[in-house]
Amino acid sequence: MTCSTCPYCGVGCGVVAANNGSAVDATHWTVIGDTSHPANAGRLCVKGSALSDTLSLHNRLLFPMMDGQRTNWELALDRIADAFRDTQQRYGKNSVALYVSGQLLTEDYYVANKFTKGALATGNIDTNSRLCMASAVVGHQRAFGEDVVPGCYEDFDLAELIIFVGSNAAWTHPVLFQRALAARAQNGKTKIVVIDPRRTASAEEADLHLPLRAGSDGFLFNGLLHYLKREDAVDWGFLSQHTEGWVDAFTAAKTSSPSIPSVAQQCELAPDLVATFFHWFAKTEKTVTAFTMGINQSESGSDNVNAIINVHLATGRIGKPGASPFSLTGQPNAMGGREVGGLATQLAVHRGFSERDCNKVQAFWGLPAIAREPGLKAVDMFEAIHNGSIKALWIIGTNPAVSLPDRQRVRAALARCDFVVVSDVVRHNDTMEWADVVLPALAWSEKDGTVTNSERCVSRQRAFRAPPGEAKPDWWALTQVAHRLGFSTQFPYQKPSQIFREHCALSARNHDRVFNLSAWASCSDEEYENWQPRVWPPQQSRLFGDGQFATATRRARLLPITPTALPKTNGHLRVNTGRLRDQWHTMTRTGDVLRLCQHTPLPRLYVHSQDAKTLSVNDGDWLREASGTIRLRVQRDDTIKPGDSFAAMHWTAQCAPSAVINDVVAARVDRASGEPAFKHSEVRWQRWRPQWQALVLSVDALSLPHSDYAASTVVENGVVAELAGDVEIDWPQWFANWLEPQQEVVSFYDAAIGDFRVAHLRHDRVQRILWLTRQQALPSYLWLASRLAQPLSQPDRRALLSGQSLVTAGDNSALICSCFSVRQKTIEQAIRTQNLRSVEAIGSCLNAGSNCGSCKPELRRILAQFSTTA
Ligand SMILES: Nc1nc2c(c(=O)[nH]1)N[C@H]1C(S)=C(S)[C@@H](COP(=O)(O)OP(=O)(O)OC[C@H]3O[C@@H](n4cnc5c(=O)[nH]c(N)nc54)[C@H](O)[C@@H]3O)O[C@H]1N2
Ligand SMILES: Nc1nc2c(c(=O)[nH]1)N[C@H]1C(S)=C(S)[C@@H](COP(=O)(O)OP(=O)(O)OC[C@H]3O[C@@H](n4cnc5c(=O)[nH]c(N)nc54)[C@H](O)[C@@H]3O)O[C@H]1N2
Ligand code: SF4
Ligand SMILES: [Mo]
Repeated sequence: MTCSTCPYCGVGCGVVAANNGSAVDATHWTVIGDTSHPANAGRLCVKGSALSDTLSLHNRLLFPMMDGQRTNWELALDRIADAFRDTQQRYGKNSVALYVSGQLLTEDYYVANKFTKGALATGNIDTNSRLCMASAVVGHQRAFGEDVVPGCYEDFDLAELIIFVGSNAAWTHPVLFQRALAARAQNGKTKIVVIDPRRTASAEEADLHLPLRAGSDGFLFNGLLHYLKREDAVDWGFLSQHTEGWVDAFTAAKTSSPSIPSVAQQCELAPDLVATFFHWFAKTEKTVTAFTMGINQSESGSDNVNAIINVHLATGRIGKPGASPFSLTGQPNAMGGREVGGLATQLAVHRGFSERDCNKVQAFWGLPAIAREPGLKAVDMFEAIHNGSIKALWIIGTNPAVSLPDRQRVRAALARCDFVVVSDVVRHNDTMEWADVVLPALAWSEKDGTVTNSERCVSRQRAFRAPPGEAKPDWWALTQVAHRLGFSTQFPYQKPSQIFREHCALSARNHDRVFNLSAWASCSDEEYENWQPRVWPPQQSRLFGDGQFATATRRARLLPITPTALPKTNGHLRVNTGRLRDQWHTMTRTGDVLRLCQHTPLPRLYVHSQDAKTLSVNDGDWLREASGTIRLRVQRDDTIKPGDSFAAMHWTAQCAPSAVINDVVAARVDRASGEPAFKHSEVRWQRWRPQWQALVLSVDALSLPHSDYAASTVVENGVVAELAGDVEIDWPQWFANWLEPQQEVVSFYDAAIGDFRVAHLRHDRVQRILWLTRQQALPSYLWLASRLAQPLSQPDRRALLSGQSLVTAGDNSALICSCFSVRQKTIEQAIRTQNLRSVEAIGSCLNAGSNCGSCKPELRRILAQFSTTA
């Protein structure tokens, strides 16, 4: 049994991995929640519960690659060292860069940062946390003097008002969200407010949902600040003794948001909703405001964060039991990355680039030179690659060809870059297309080190499997290149504990910072091995409650916020992007786990039915961006405001080349933080009527012909792809190519309209199906998928050939509960036949919703339909 930490979201749940069979066979591992971990006390969400399904090695990168060919580590490392050295010699220190990830362990991250800012002596290291946490970092630094989250998870138990703003925590931080729901159920008085333009799964559970206009949060929180002052609900003692800047902050708040009606108008909210929210906030001392990407990923992201912190400072609700602003971190180690200084704008251990800081860090590292100024932030870094000023790039643990905005520009930049290294755990991702060298990293379950979660709790990720193939830790690869560049003494690392101690020792020089791990600098190997989760600073789960902040004056700062409304969209749709419940980012780790693919198997653009009508589209029809190549099938969804739309960020060129949403997300960023405004793009869509549409199903992977639209996913016994196009493909010929000896062909061809349905069978079992239509809509693939690898009965043959009756017994409806594989139709039937009246009753009857609870909002929605149709 090994205790480790879940590698997904910033809740940082503890897990226990146990092997109940052969150590070689991945299928024998079980991964369950760690009941002793403070973050989750044993609970896991759907993704955490499915961790044991992600251990297969079939897609793993097992050895280094150079120019597309297998190579060995020595040659690969030599090539990297030579390329970085030569590039710097010819074009200067700043002609090279690293782009890394909040999914690295703190030890990997520390070495990556020291390697770049020390060995390469350039500030050009940035991370995908720029796309995620940068606005929160700036907000914290401006208000508190340091990037510190003042609260802890226990505050969600103690709060009487919990506000989730720009956060769909029910899907993205599920264990914490369920904890908030449990606290509300137990104490009976907590109220939950969700502030999100969409009626999300989180909003479904809220006591109050404010479906505000996209980008109007600044007006709302300024309005609240002004209201608090007007209603005399501010803590004048706290303000005058422990803060500064409030006079200007109040003036700015009054100017932008003078009254409830004006706020209601700016935010497109009913005035009574605004009034209720303001009233609850004013009267509830124990208030937690949790915020994530709806706040951070905006051109006014940093100001949004300070607008939120302002209302907490004005009421003195900071770092007190049940009362704090709370930035939820996205990735498992976004916080650790900020600790080591992985952002281009920080030097190391919460230090900036002042002469004094640089001297201190340089002396500690014992290096001849280090970076003395900030490097380029992610979007600027890729722009510099595009314009040729950065010529060598090392990407570690992130997939920028998918996840950065204006993806085509990023792809072009990668194509122009002289030398690209990618360290990853999978054999293929979209970014690797341009890699000169690909290095196999250790994945979760093999790697060893520490991570820090949203509440500053440092936990161990422990290895419980041997490294496969030639995979190595990221810190090791960086260390080897540092040696080749002449820095063996400065990079003496043999094991992660050594790096951990060095990081703690460097932070120990932070006499004027909150971030100081001196207590752990002498941690022995054994203590490191047996490390129990603990927060920094040691034993201080809450910070700033005493009114002493990390600024020079020890006072916190309220900032004057001047919000600006997003420009009108001129009839185009606003595109909001974000996450689905069961997928992780660019799907390299979750995209072929059946259990995680059934909730939302294929990409869709979710639009309000009114907009669907205006665009003359129905469910399943295609929209295409007027000038580009992106195409998405529509799903009408009235949880979205008219004029808005939503698309998931997850799909990549690997599985849905024309549905990668960052094709239409422009690289507009927050000026202070450099964080992209992923939530607020504007797109001119038009209906696309393809000449043909097809479904291809197969028991094994097929390489599909190039078409205007293709999207694929895994199903129980194989894979399925939806395709559509204007350019003709010789489908009968293409499909016949896959025919193997001894396979039987069952086919139907309607020459008049060109429809074509064909199946290949072996021993009467279905191997592959092609379903091509020119006039009908595509049927749901669920019935066809359920036939894969199965014997085809006579009625099935008839159904397949006639294309008529695709409905048979069994439940092929949407998968609602991933934990127990319970589908919608089964739930509806149970509600009807057993007269179920509550989510709990459904849980007792079918188990649905009784494990992680992520599907409870959907269960509630199904129940609600019954009460209205009854
Ligand atoms: N299932 C799952 N969970 C994850 C991840 C994952 O990939 N999958 N990734 C993790 C990571 S790295 C991150 S950063 C977090 C992100 O966690 P979240 O921020 O909760 O997730 P998102 O879906 O990106 O966006 C949150 C919400 O912001 C809303 N929003 C958009 N515009 C606005 C606005 O102007 N104002 C307000 N108030 N809201 C707005 C969107 O409608 C959306 O519901 O999730 C983490 N957890
Ligand atoms: N449109 C839109 N775009 C977004 C967002 C959005 O809301 N909307 N959100 C943004 C946010 S908040 C985030 S955090 C980013 C995430 O975006 P990315 O970081 O690009 O996404 P991941 O899929 O997590 O990429 C991680 C890569 O590292 C690999 N990997 C996993 N473990 C390891 C390891 O231990 N070592 C190494 N070397 N590699 C490893 C994985 O296989 C994968 O290729 O996306 C951003 N992009
Ligand atoms: S909430 Fe889910 S994804 Fe996040 S750490 Fe816990 S189990 Fe992992
Ligand atoms: Mo993130």
